[in-house]
Amino acid sequence: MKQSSIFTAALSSLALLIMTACSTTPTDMTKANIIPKPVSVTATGETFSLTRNSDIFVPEGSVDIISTGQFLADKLNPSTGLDLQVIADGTKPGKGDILLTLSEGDAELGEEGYELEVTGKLLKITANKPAGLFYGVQTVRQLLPAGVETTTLQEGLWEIPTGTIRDYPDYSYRGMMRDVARHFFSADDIKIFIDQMAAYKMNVLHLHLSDDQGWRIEITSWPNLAIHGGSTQVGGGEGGYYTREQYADMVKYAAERYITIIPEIDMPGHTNAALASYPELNISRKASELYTGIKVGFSTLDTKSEVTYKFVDDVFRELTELTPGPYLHIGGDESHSTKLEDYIPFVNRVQEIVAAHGKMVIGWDEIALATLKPNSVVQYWAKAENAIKGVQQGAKVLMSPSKYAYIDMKYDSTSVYGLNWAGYIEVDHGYNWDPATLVPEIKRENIIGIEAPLWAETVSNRTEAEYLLFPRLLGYAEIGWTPTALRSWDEYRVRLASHGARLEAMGISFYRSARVEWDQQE
Ligand code: TNX
Repeated sequence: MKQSSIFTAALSSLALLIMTACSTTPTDMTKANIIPKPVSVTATGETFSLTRNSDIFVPEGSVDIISTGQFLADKLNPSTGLDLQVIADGTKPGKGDILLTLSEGDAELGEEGYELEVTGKLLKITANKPAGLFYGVQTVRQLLPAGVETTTLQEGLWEIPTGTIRDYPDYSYRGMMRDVARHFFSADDIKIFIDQMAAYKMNVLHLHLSDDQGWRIEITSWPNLAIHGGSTQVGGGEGGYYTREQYADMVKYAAERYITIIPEIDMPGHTNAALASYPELNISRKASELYTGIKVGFSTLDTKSEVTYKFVDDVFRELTELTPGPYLHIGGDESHSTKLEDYIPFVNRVQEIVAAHGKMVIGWDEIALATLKPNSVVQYWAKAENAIKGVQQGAKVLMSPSKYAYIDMKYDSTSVYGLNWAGYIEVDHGYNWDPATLVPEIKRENIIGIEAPLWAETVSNRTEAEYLLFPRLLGYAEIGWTPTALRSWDEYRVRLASHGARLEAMGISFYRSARVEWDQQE
């Protein structure tokens, strides 16, 4: 280790030590800085302690709940050293234990909600479905001191204020998008990101798997897509792609954290990597050159050729095999080299292909220019008039307005990474909007949720990506989960400040916005 990094490491362990040592016994649950903010918190003024005698009790025989119990044990054991065990043998919990239990019939909690009841004796999470227990577990992490998030043993008391939290999400789709086409990110990087999303109760990861600069998923029936089309990236680096096995493994890893992966194959534009891999997909029937710049709008599939539809069908058939979730994303944005009269029948036909594979379509807002199936989803990013056209056709809208939710936009003019075509998005600006009132014609009932896309023209590794993703991701997580009436920037920024230490303990390189007074405890 270099001397400077030894110094930084020593400083941050010192900071954590001081924080843990200075924090007094927590007794007021309403002061806990939970993100996303829970629907309701009632404090009872006492303290629950995790000790060496504590364990995690789960119902017998439920694989999902045992795995959520193990998730919690794996998070807490390295830092606390408490050696919590998951007990699924039907025995009853005692003092200081954690209990995860299902109890159907609490309609208010829905599919993803949970109730967390903490007394001096027991910490109990109840939910209708296993997903709710998983979210309750994420809340428990945040009720403990930030040091719990490190992977090294910490000194400290592991205390939680008593009371009851009842909590459930406002939107059922709380998503992030990662562009792995402009710069490739390994499956290991994406798994780390999946864990980061899960900590904030997000549940959809949209992977932008193809673009002009790269094709990132192995397709057995068209092998050159990945081999040739995946061989470079923006700036000319070596690129890369996920094998089917690696992709299936990411999908499984995400599912264990209640995150659905939605694969996107962008078309008919943004297709140069495919066009470079197979001459027959080009109007000219000549393969294009690989592309490593960042211009958009120059490529198109030949929308009049049957080979193109065979390609689309094969690709979506193979992706369907890898996708347990209901959606396939067909892109459809910025097809500036495709005439509108060709674009519309193309999108219509691709919708049929996706439907024939038993999946539903999501596409960027331009797809609303075509004839949408009522179960198709329009992802609003640029033109409200397109999204409104979608609503008029009975489609649902996914809110990713670029001026608020494009996490690849710079924070301000001093940001090292990012673009600024949609404006600067400081942490408050990214937080301070309401999906249900942003466009008057798009009503709450038309909206399935929100998604913040990280386009990757300017970011090529995990540290650079995290600089743009954090802390803004926490704000998008809260917009998706917490009812608008409970949200305000002035109150959120205080909670966010206390997450500085937590993000650091998680090993996340985040942007320390000057609009937040970082690491102030309540
Ligand atoms: C627009 S957003 C694009 C992407 C770029 C992004 C950069 C969208 C559907 N298309 O191709 O990467 O801007 O911010």
